[in-house]
Amino acid sequence: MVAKITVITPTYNEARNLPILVEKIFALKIPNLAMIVVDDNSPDGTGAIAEELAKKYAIKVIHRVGKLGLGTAYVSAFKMALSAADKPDFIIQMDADLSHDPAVIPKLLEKAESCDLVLGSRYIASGHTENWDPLRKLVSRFGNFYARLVLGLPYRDLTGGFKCFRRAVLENLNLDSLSSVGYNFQIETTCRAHQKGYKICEVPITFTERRSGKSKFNLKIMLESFWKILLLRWRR
Ligand SMILES: Nc1nc2c(ncn2[C@@H]2O[C@H](COP(=O)(O)OP(=O)(O)O)[C@@H](O)[C@H]2O)c(=O)[nH]1
Ligand SMILES: [Mg+2]
Repeated sequence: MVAKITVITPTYNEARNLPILVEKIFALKIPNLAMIVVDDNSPDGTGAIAEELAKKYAIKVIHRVGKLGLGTAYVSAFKMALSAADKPDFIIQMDADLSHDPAVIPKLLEKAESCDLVLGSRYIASGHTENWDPLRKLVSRFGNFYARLVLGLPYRDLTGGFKCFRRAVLENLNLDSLSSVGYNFQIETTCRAHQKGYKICEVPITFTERRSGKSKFNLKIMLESFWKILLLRWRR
């Protein structure tokens, strides 16, 4: 039986990037692949563009009323994927800004045959970040170091957003208990999967900073990570 795959991408002001991403993903010609786009009423019209793309490709679009954050965007898409009549075997999440190369999707899927959760990793051998300013690099490196240390997790890239879940992992994560609004969501899902004893693997990726649009990374999102990681540890 051919595996069913759902690729989830959250969007906020990705009007120029989303069509390129979608074309690259479907050009891979992976059988049984569908997408879910979660748009937070982007002022640049990304939601309408997603609807246009959905006429041509196997895409479902979730429209939310406003910018409600990355964590809840993923949760709404995970729930849609898990409640579908035709449930996917693997759920991949990736950014819409072309920082994550769709060409890696087959590698994630190959690794997912023997692992429950596969992390696209910038911080293992052959992984890279490109065009990131030194401050952003430092924040990411430190964030990963801090999370690894506090949570005692053995993975090198805990904050990345390019991941592949076996369906059972998401079914057992208790999605409603995930509380992070921002990027800490990535740490939270990996940490919970680890606590439940799932096998987690990393494959190297090159993260290329976006050329178009703006990053939504900010101080508030960064600070959320610092205290939420402590909470994650205490509530183990
Ligand atoms: N739906 C939704 N998507 C978001 C939100 N914040 C960020 N994104 C999307 O999440 C992905 C990663 O965000 P980005 O700003 O590029 O983060 P960075 O790569 O860490 O600088 C992109 O596809 C964004 O459009 C949000 O509040 N809601
Ligand atoms: Mg980005």
